[in-house]
Amino acid sequence: MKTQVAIIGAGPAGLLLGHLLKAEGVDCVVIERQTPDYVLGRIRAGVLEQITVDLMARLGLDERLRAEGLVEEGFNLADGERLIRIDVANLTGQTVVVYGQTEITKDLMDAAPARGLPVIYGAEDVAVFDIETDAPYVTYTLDGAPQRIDARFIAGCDGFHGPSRKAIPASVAREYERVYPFGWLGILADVPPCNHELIYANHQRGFALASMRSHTRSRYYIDVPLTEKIEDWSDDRIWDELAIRLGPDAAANMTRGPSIEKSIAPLRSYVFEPMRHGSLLLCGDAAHIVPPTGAKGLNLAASDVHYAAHALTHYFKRADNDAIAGYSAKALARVWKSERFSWTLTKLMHRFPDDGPFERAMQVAELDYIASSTAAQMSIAENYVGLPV
Ligand code: FAS
Ligand code: PHB
Repeated sequence: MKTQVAIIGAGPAGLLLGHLLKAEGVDCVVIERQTPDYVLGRIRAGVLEQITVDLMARLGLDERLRAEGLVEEGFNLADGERLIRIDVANLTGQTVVVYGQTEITKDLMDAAPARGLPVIYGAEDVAVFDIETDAPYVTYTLDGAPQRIDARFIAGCDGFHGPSRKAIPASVAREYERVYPFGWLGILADVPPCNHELIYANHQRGFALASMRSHTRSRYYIDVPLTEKIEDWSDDRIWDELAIRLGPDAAANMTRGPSIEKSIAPLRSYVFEPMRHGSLLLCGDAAHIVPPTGAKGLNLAASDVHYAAHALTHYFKRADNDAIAGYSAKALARVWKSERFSWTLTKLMHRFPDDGPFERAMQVAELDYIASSTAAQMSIAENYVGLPV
């Protein structure tokens, strides 16, 4: 098979890029290792920045998002009894939308056939070749039969564990990483949220987050040591811990119920540079990971894809190579700012095992400052709704 852009990965980055390129008349194909059900079964992000909402609207795929997404005008930082509300709507004139990554992926997945976006599921042993030439290609096996796709560009949208990043020579690669000494235990339950806006809590027992997917489906997290196993966490134990960490007011409004999903995810900050080498562009988790504290992961994938779609469309439709040449620097400029925000909010809202009284005093002082300063709240708010693309 021959195409203009071969996209590896049918997560939000790969599907969003595929739709954007197709809409501009750029020929592309998406190659995915898993089945559609497996991809939809991964419970991940929940908060959308305006860039993600805008891209879905530009594609005309935002009908369900507009109908079911919860527009949030603020969120809360809890520290013991204190609740600090960050009024993002008044501070920035923007809002965020609570709408699960699963739903975004489903909307993109369901629209692919009607829009002529080929997505190949069940592709095994995907490998990338000749990215330093103008004629790279991808090989994979499908139902045991070897396949090959020749393309002008390859877009690596294959997440943190995919093959595309590894195709870039170590001689040009620069990696930056911080692995956190805890993970997030997440629970999804068909119960009404305890609060109409998100609450991020820093309690002496640890971090907690009260989020939601709808008025009837809640998503909660607590941080746990990396040694913890999900099978040691009964639903009751999770609800008990959430009630303590989120504080008495949230606990009083918390509805308990059976989990429909629960899992523990490790946290890391990670950046890979460059995000383009030769004919290979990286988008989303293939190039960077943020701790979910700032709700940036999915939204960074969206801004990467916005830049990549612009660059590839200019290459094919205007014979303009400048945007391709500038893609990595452009994407990384926004990636690093989101990495900073996610790291900062993670440091502020979590108790690190090696922290002592001084570090805790700094957290209290920072929260005191945020509680008393519009400028401090504005800084948090403009990062939370998403910096300009
Ligand atoms: P994805 O990882 O979503 O998609 C990559 C795709 O490539 C997958 O479908 C995979 O099957 C496919 N693939 C991988 N290897 C392949 C191969 N060899 N061949 C073919 N296909 C291959 N972000 C937030 O904003 N908030 C959160 O709360 C949050 N929670 C998260 C929890 C977990 C457990 C994880 C892992 C991530 C979380 N994230 C969160 C971040 C997450 O939402 C990502 O940022 C988002 O999925 C990025 O999308 P993609 O870049 O498309 O990567
Ligand atoms: C979620 O709803 O899954 C969620 C929301 C905000 C975050 C992380 C996760 O910062």
